[in-house]
Amino acid sequence: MAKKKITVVGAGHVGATTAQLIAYKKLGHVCLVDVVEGIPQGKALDLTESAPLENFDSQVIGLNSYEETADSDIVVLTAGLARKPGMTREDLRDKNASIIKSVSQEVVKHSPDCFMIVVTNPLDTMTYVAKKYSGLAKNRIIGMAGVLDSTRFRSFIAMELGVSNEDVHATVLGLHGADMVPMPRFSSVAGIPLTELMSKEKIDELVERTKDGGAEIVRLLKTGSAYYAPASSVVNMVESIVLEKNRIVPAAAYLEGEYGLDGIFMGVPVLLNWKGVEKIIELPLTDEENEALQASAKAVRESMAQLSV
Ligand code: TXD
Repeated sequence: MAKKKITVVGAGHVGATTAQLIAYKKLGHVCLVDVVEGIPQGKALDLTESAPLENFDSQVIGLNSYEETADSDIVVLTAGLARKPGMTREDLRDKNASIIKSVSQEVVKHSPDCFMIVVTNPLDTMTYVAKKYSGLAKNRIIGMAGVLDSTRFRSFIAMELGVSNEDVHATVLGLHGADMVPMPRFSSVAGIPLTELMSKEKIDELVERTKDGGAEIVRLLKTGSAYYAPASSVVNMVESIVLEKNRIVPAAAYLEGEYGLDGIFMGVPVLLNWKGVEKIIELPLTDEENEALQASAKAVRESMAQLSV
């Protein structure tokens, strides 16, 4: 089978780590693009020089323009500013919207049939901007956040119970921000509902830590935001597409009626495979869960209403 071509736009923390994982997991050739001259070329060469040790044969090239990204199968957008302590994801909206607008237009000029994964924050709003300016069909574009928020929740559950991460499943829906909606009722350990294993108080504590997960890292790093778990989350989705795994993951999908929502991107469970977003799964929610999801959607709409692009 011919190797897939995967472009990663933005050669910063998340972009470069994503490129590294794609190469190490042998998922395809990688084009790493950035506006800063030398950075993508330097990181691509550095990664290439690790190939004999890491045993991969795909090409990793660094670029400052899009011609050589032509006919990419998957394009990951990580270009833009990241948070510093005290900033919310919304504070990045205006600057990142104009970056995502121009980048998504450039990408589809050369890869009109790509599958696009948006990472830049504020995530749900930026995925909307990328769809608007790329013109991609709704099954060809998605935002990565739910996998990250869920892996954070999973890791906190595993740490608390002293069990393997492998046995923990967790679901976090809604927007990627303070109004995200961790779903304890759809989280389990080795098939046992989380609600049977922990007190409500403990679950609430882990839910709050999950919501604050990104900010907790920003406060520690002081100079930027998380990138190991975000890059792993992106690559988990890339893997699902490239290997046609038919995985069900939470991700920001374009909603047209599902969950009573229309015309916005927001985190919901999706079935992901080589066709892209094959299906959106509608979970049977309680009134309380649905209210939380609708509040999340309201916050996404408020962000979209303030877009300047
Ligand atoms: O869950 C999620 N979706 C997220 C999102 C998890 C982690 C990080 N999240 C967001 O991703 C974060 O808030 C930022 O908006 C992006 C990228 O985060 P990263 O930590 O990688 O930021 P860096 O290290 O500052 O890298 C950004 C790179 C940097 O090299 C810039 O030169 C480049 O983006 N950049 C561009 N590249 C190409 N084209 C344009 N126009 C451009 N502008 C900046």
